[in-house]
Amino acid sequence: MGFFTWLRDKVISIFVPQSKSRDPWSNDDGSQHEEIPPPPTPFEQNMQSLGRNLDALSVERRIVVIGRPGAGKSSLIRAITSGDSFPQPYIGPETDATNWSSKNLHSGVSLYRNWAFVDTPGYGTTLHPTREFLSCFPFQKFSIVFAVVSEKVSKDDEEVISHISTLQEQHGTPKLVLVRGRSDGLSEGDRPRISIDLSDKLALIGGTEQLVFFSAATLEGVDTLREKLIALFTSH
Ligand SMILES: Nc1nc2c(ncn2[C@@H]2O[C@H](COP(=O)(O)OP(=O)(O)O)[C@@H](O)[C@H]2O)c(=O)[nH]1
Ligand SMILES: [Mg+2]
Repeated sequence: MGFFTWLRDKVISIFVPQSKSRDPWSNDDGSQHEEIPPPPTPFEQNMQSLGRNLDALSVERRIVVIGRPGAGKSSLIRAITSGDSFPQPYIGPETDATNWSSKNLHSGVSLYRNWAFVDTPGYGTTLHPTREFLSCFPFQKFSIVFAVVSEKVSKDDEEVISHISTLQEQHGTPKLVLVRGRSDGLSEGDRPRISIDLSDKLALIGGTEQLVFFSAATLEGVDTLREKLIALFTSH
């Protein structure tokens, strides 16, 4: 570039205002755009599509089984339905055999007689965060929630239990039954201690009446859970 060309460009740049470089995230008046919420994750989409599937279903008696991975949720559904639901819940040695974090969930509902059971992925994991679970799961479409806890009641369990008890307080449903899974590993002395440990959670949902010790190995508690289903649906 010659000296005169450089000088001409310099003079122009001083006297002609340059167009302001624009912040692509600002509106024309410089204000910030309203924050656009991120698109729903596959986990959230699957929970929303479960809600739509339930709307299309004529079965009124709906039960959802929730808990951390490995608590025994799928085994509980298999036991309570005598292995006769369709489709059958998948029970696997993996930490979380039920995965809703990728696309194309099956309908999510297992039918047994005039009952509809929904098996859920264990919450409190990277793939199934408790926050997403609580904000998107269609709890209001269920009459009963079986919340399965095993050895240690985690912070996630506590959050979920208090979320459902708040829904119950506000709307009367869903009814919450607390299930202590894997009870075959417990001694007689463990049981009163566990009831005491869980007493604050039980106070939220109607006392020790709403605690059932269950084992998929010995089938302890299966009859009690069936009786509860029938009683809760009749009182509903
Ligand atoms: N000993 C014993 N094992 C169980 C019990 N419930 C489930 N399991 C085993 O624990 C693993 C996870 O069970 P599953 O029902 O898939 O748990 P989920 O992840 O909560 O659905 C499987 O290998 C089951 O056979 C139980 O009550 N007692
Ligand atoms: Mg499972």
